[in-house]
Amino acid sequence: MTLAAALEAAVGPEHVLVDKDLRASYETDWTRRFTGTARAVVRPATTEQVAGVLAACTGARVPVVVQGGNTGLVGGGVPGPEPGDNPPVLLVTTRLDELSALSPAARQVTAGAGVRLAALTARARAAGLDFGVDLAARDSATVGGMVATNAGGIRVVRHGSMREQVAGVEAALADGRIISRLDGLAKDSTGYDLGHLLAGSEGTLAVITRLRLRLVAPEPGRALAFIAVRDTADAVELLAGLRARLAGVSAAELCFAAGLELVARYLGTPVPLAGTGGAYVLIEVAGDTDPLDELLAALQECDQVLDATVASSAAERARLWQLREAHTEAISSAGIPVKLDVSVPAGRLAELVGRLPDAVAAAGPAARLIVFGHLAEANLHVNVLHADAEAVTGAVLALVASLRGSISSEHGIGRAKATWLGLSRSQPEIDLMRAVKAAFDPLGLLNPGVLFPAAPRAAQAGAGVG
Ligand code: 2HG
Ligand code: ZN
Repeated sequence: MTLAAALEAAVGPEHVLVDKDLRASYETDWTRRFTGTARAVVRPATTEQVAGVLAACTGARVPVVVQGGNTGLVGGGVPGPEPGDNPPVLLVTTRLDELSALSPAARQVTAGAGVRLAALTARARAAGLDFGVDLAARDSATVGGMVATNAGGIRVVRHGSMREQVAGVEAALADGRIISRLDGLAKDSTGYDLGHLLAGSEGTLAVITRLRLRLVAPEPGRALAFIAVRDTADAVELLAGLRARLAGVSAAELCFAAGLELVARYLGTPVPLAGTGGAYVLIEVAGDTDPLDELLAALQECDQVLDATVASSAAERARLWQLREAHTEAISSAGIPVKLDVSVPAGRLAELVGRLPDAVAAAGPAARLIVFGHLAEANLHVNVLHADAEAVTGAVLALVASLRGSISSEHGIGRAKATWLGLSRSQPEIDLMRAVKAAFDPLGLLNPGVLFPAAPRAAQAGAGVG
């Protein structure tokens, strides 16, 4: 049987897209920076169908690229730019969208890899619970992709990243075998946690098909403040002061004038407190009851607050959140940015922010830098417009590594940063990661070119952990 016939047998002919126009929207990523060619887009709807696709591809020695909601920002979910003579099959998980077996007692639910974050959250809320991870791409991002990249978002300070939400995983291996641990055992000490190994593996080890996910208790009381502070160092101190006073900090975000001005133009709305601070902090507090008075009292006690506006209704909260969440789209409307998602130890965040402009300017004088991010994790989203991608990536990631930081905080390594992996992981770690990859995927067919460099970059000067 030809590969085409085997794929059609696995998922049905209508879910094997070979026509160029039908493939197109899957072959380019959200940022428009990464694009490649697939021999076919296949859209399985069950674990067995995923396994069938993988077995067929392994039989034909054809690589497979895995895609969820195509909201990734590092090119990990689209084919590489050079298909060569063996272009991949692009396996899209969005039809694996069943939500089942919600257990209020265990606070868990089983979700197909293609379930959208917003659908999961709505289901959890309808059952009187909530989901612990939230992010701006909630309407499109799939839980499978979010686990594969260990996505973080705006509630990591409260509930951790996607890896922490995983109570069990089902996945199809490259050779078509299936591993499944979806019973949601509260305790399990039977050796390696393969599910957690898949979190952050970016589709290089296996294809996640279903997940047993933890749910959290709802916190109906919410208060939100947008605060002007002098600079990043004061933002860090302010957060420490607020966390010492408030038990329920549920989000802490950092913005700067350059990004807020872009957002204001994009949305057509004014930015509150414009011109007041050198940095702006969005703090959300959550609890069983309305935490507004508590937040106001805490803000009064913190010297770093230059000025603040506090949302007192759900509509005002949504408006303030939009100022932060619209950054990605506003930047995208101004061009195709190089996106670098990095984190450093909290004590070095101010230094990173201070040194970024020079690092970026050295990589290209016309470059336009926009920075924002998740303050509690010292996670900056460094967006650079009008820049040479290779030069600016090298300059920023070398700076981050010199500060003992991570070159990917929550978006993954993808194709964008694969050749710089050695800046954040030592050679023994990379050797082990490659050995794990070889155990799962001996023929190297799953997401080639993602996470690991095709050819390792020569030793980087002055940085790295090796
Ligand atoms: C966010 O925090 C996302 O809004 C996107 O992680 C970051 O666009 C970006 O660089
Ligand atoms: Zn983010």
